[in-house]
Amino acid sequence: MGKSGSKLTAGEMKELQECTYFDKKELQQWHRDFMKDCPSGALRKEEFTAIYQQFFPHGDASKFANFVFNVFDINKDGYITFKEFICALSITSRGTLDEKLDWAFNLYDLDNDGYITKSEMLNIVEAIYAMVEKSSSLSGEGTMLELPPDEDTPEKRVNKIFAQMDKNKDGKLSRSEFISGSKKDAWIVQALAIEMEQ
Ligand SMILES: [Ca+2]
Ligand SMILES: [Ca+2]
Ligand SMILES: [Ca+2]
Repeated sequence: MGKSGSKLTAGEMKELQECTYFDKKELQQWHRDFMKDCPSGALRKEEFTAIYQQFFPHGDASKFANFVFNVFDINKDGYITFKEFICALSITSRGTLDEKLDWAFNLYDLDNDGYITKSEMLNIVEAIYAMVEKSSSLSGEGTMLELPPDEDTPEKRVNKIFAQMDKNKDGKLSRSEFISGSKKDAWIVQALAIEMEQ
């Protein structure tokens, strides 16, 4: 408390109010929590992964956390600042449906070329399965992912997604194919823990 640099300046606050859906009080609270977990003010990949891993004690969240980290880290300098963190959180929790799906597209489009290939999607889906599979079989409770026989491997899941979303059959998903397809298949964003309710 009272440590220099631990509070948002008036200018920073104004900027964050403009670029997020949070109000002043919420921003202050999130900033306090962020600085408590990360006193340096910049979250490294290992710290981010460790936080993610807490939510999946029996699975392996490292691969998935790595992909999410890269989307949060807007300027690609290897650190997530409070601003980068709160902007991503604003979109994934309070953004419009299109904003959320746009954000999700950036996660799947690993090389950032404007298209999601099958292998890019397979990377993400494998990471999601690795994260949740073990935890659901151990707990024996309702699984986070419902897996019918035609979706019980990442490959089958990806083939099914492409069969539904790749409208022009060119083997890759454009941003608009992905966004309109995801509106019909909520799994793709639910798995990213993005709230779909409007
Ligand atoms: Ca950064
Ligand atoms: Ca791509
Ligand atoms: Ca296509």
